[in-house]
Parts: sequence; C-alpha cells; structure tokens
Amino acid sequence: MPVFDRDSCPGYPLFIFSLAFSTMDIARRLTALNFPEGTAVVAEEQIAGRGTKGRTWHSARGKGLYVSFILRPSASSFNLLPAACGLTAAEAIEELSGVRIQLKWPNDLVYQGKKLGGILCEGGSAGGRQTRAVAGIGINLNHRLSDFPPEIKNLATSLFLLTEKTWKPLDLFRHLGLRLKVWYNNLEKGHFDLVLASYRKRLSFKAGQKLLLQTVEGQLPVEFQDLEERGGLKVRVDGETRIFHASEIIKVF
Ligand code: BT5
Repeated sequence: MPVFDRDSCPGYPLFIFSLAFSTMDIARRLTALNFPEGTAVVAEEQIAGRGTKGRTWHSARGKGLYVSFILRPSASSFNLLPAACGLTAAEAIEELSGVRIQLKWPNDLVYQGKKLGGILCEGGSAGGRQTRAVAGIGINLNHRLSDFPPEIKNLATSLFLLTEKTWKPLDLFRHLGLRLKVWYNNLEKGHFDLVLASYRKRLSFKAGQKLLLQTVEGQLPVEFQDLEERGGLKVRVDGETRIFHASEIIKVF
C-alpha cells in the first residue's frame, strides 16, 4: 500500500529546532506521542548528533542538514529502509545541486571516496506487521575544510567544497521530502527489486572489487559480488560465498 498519496508528502508536520541534542531522540518521543508517519524534525545544530554504533555525527550550526523522519514501514521492508533513504538523499542532492553522489554500503553518501552524508535508521518491530522507525539523514552543506574536526578532515567533504556555493538546509529538505515519498512508497508497495537495482547502480564499488571489511570476526579481505535481497553484502571469502549485514567497509581497493 502506498502511504503517501497525491496530497501528502513526508516532511509534514515539520518541527524546526535551533538546537537539539539529537533529532533522533525528539522524533522518537513524537513517535511515542503518535505523531503521524512523515513527521520531520530538523535541527540547525546538534550537540549530540549520532551515527551508528554510538559514534558522533559532527553537526555544526548552519553547516548541514540534520533531519529525522518518523516512519512506520511494514516489517518486511524495514531492512531496506537505509537503502531507500540513501537513494532518497542521493537523488535530492543531485536534484538540488547537480552533484552525483554515490552510496557506500551500508549507510554512507560519498563523493570520490569522501563522506558527504550518512543515514541512521533506528527502530524495530512494534509487535505486529508494522515497525516504528526513525530515519535520520545528515548531509554536509556549507563546511569549509577548517570547519571539520581534525579526525574527519581527510575523510569528509561538503556540498560547498564540491560546488563553491552555499546551500540552504531547508531547500535540500524540500527535495528530500519529495524523493522520500517516491522511495518509501516503492518500499511499501513491495518493489524491493527496484530499490536494490537502483542502490546497486549508485554503489561506490563494483562486482569483483576487493574490499576490506570490519566484521564481528575482525577484519576480512573479501571480493564484492552483489547486494543480497535484504540489503546485505554478498561477498567471496576464501572461495566461499557469505553475506554480511552488520559490518562495515574499511577500504575499497
Ligand atoms: C552515519 O553513521 O553516517 C549516520 C549519520 C546520521 C546523522 C543524522 S543527522 C540527523 C540525525 N540525528 C542524529 O543524531 N543522527 C542523524 P556512521 O556510519 O557510524 O558514521 C559516523 C562516522 O562518520 C564518525 O565516526 C566519523 O568518522 C564520521 N563523521 C562524523 N561526522 C561527520 C560529518 N559531518 N561528515 C562526514 N563524516 C562524519
């Protein structure tokens, strides 16, 4: 069932905070208060913006778009929500600025290997066929190199660094809402193959390419094969095909 019809779009109602610890926490509270699917929380600055695994998301005032959306995907589409959000963000950035962004599995938005943004999906089953999810998207817009903390200066980039123009967070937000409507409806209509095929086309590495993975077993050199139907990474390791979900690419060779 498509959730967002002709008259509705993710991004309404919209809460804008001048300062927040993390938009994820505010959105989670609004979820508990039964705010509708599509509700969005934007902060101009986050004190405790977060990434996956308890990491920090650097969220300086006015430098980026920091947004969380309340969603209630069906349990079967929850696994592909980060992929759908990655496509959403990549297409919104391209529509706004013309810059083509690639996706680095599982949740990075990259340009020539440097990180422009990230996706954080939290939530899980609420006991039935639906899940309660919060989809967080952080995108660097106006950072000069000197605005990044030293530990990410060599890893990160911003739309300003790529275009030499400054960008308004809410302009990108509008594009995000429109693209999220498309990709979220695709998920909820069960068009998983379309989501995977589009994600595959945007990947920052190709089949046959060697990767170094950080897994629960430690670091593993692997050869990328494909994306698996639930969004996992299908690779060859020591002549064997394996699928990884909770791991991370440390290096693309
Ligand atoms: C992510 O995690 O990339 C998910 C980031 C999600 C941020 C959004 S902002 C709105 C919403 N509210 C939140 O509190 N969070 C979400 P991960 O893949 O774990 O990447 C985190 C790592 O990226 C850090 O350990 C740094 O190395 C690097 N990093 C931190 N801030 C960055 C930035 N602004 N640009 C590029 N890299 C950054």
